[in-house]
Amino acid sequence: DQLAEKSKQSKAADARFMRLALTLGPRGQGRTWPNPAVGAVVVKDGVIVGRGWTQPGGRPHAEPEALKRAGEAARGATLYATLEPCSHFGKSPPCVDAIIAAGIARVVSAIEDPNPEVAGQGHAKLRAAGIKVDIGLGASEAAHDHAGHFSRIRDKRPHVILKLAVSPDDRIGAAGHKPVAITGDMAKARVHLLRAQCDAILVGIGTVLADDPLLTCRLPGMEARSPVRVVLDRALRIPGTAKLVHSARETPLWVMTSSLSEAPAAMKLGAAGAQVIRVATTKAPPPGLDLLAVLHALAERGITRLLVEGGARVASSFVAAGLVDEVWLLRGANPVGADGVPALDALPLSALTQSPTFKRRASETLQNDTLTIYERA
Ligand code: AOF
Ligand code: ZN
Repeated sequence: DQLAEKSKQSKAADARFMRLALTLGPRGQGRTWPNPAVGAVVVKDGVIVGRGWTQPGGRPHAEPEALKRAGEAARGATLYATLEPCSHFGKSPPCVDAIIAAGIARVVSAIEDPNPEVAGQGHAKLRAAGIKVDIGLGASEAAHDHAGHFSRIRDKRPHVILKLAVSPDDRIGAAGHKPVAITGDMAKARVHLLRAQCDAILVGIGTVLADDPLLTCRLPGMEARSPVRVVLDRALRIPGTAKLVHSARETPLWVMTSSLSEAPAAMKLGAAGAQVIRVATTKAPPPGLDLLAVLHALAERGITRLLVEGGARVASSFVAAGLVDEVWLLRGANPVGADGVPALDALPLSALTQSPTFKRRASETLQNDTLTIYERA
């Protein structure tokens, strides 16, 4: 009976420390690419002696960060990690070597790393060194947090989040691109935070020509956390005067175009600090870039989490191609009117919200607006 009580307590403690590791990991989200944003906690005799998360640029990894803080206290301690500790010599030495050297007695790992360089070998090496390894606690939350890393490794494309801000009558803008407020300040701030938590943000050339957006994160103190800006621009129509081009030296700008677009235009963009990336176009009309080819090109360059922010044509193409993994639907309170721009071009919004492909994950009220997050079921 005492034994059962003790095991219940240690299970509860494990859950609590893994939950802490899962809150630390996402701190790095949006700036650890091409690496996942991992969290790690070192616990000795029930006391937290070290916490760590993957650092900007993906290095150092989370585990050495937590071990560094724990110092000598790591000897005989338990390490909680939201991803299998790595076993390979990449740009940093294997985390499992650091864990073994620190004298960790037990590792609780949320989920195996699908990276073929690791893929179970991290856990195996720890066990071979006599460390007790428990796998699977917090697995579903970890899989959610590492969705970008997993899809980049498994499908060679980033995790795609589509953000839509719509009026109660399913419009994303007024007729003739007249400026109209769809959502309020709090919703706007939430979107800017989401931008910081993504590696890249993508819009179509139509949006650039109509709105001249900057697409940076403008939350106070978080300006440095802006994602890479990506524009789909098949025929290279982006003007040199666009804010995106002007800011290309401070915040990366990648212009995705076809192999046929003009070389002088590409050179001008390059001279302004933008990167021009040529990808395949669709075989069937309407003419456009092959979205899967776009995603492969982004994943190849390290992007794990992509935010698609518009406009209606880009949004509907991603939906129609089945390339959306997560939807952030912000709904404002003021109708725009029947002549407004429909959210998904020709598709009804119900193609998304009522689709069996998606299930509701969460809902939030933001002043007069609501945010609903849908995820692949
Ligand atoms: C961990 N902890 O915090 C991260 C891991 O090039 P490298 O050496 O930085 O290795 C990158 C790979 O390491 C990455 O693809 C992923 O499999 C793993 N990331 N692993 O144990 C971490 N960020
Ligand atoms: Zn590592």
